[in-house]
Amino acid sequence: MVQCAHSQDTWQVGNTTLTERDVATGIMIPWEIIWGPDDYIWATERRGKVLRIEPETGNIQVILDYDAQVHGNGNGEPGMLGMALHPDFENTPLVYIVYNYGTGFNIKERLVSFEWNGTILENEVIILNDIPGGGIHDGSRILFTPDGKILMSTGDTGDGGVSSQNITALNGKILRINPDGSIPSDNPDPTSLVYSWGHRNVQGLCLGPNDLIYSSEHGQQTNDEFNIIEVGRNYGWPNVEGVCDTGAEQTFCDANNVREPLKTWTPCIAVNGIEYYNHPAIPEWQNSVLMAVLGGLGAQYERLSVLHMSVDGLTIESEDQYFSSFNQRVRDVCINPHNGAVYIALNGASYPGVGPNIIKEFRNLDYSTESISESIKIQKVELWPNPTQNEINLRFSESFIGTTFKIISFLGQEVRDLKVDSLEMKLDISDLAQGTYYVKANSDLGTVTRTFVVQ
Ligand SMILES: [Ca+2]
Ligand SMILES: [Ca+2]
Ligand SMILES: [Ca+2]
Repeated sequence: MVQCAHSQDTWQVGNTTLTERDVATGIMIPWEIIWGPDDYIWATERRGKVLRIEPETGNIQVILDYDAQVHGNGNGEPGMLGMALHPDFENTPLVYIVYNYGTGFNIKERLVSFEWNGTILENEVIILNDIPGGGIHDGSRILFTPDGKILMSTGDTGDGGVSSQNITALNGKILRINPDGSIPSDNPDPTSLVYSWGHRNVQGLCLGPNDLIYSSEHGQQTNDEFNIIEVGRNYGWPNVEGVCDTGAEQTFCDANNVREPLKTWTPCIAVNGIEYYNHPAIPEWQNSVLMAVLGGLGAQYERLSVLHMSVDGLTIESEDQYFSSFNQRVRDVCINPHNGAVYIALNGASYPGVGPNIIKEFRNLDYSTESISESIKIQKVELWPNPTQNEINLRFSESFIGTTFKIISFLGQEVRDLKVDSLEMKLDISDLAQGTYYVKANSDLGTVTRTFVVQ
């Protein structure tokens, strides 16, 4: 297994220096990460949990445990997937989530909402039920558009694209839904949720400039795609892969008003979560789409791609690639709107993902703004030196006194289980093999994790 590299903790982007920091670890296949209006990072874990993470301290609160309700154990493609917060979250504290449910090979998918009561998610309401799911290709990202509707991507469930071209099927589509589950009257067909079709497996959705809707979509062996989603358009799968460049494809494209992608990647790199970046903190990344890239089945292409857009947002002018040296599948990305820091969620070294996983921050520390609101510091754990040999110092918040903490290797082995009996502790770790470990401390306020490397 590839260990997480810590040899480099700053990264150069043109004239901008980004400092890397592990926000939290011990997370099992984080699928969605969102910067919330409360200045916390909200995350889904594929096995069925929703986490609320304090970005400075890394304190993790489990605000929903649906491991029992969600299909599978998170070790395959189905699970708890996309999430979106209501655009008027302060007055309407609803959290929308897509997850797979069912038993065995009878896999379904649903869109639900929960109420955030300040502590946990409660009062589940099913918005859209009984969407066919599969062991592969379940989508699903969800996105609120400025008109207050929800776009939801669904996969072809591995049916070869039969559902994608069947306009009456909910699979292989981007669906457009009112937040209460009803069909928007201005959908292309006011009796149908279908907004666009001919999709294979869209797992990235974001808004671009001028309210453009961007998507990333997995191809089969070739032609991962980056698209602009337009209402009522056919995106080609399975008849067309990528652009309309064979005779058969051109015939199909002419007859079916197929929308071609802005960019394709062959062989597939496994494109995933996307966010539009336009913050002055990293001027080199302004007017670009940050795209999480899982790396493909052969685990060769993992990275964060930076897609530099034209001024009108309609074309991609160039692509830069970062963080390939982690050798970690990059699942999703989110952005701190105050200081422009970028966060990525890692999913392990190989398909379909393996934990424990890290959420990392990349921040331009030279960029400062008066308008950053002071985050609430709940509790934290500090450790030093890092990397280390033989011993390590720990400093705990008072909330941890009397609790226990563990040290766990990135191979999943628990190597310490100790009580916090003082605010500072020095541990002999001379028995630990070289590698990456993390401290996991729990209290009633949540969980804090810190990674360290034994050299
Ligand atoms: Ca996200
Ligand atoms: Ca296509
Ligand atoms: Ca083609």
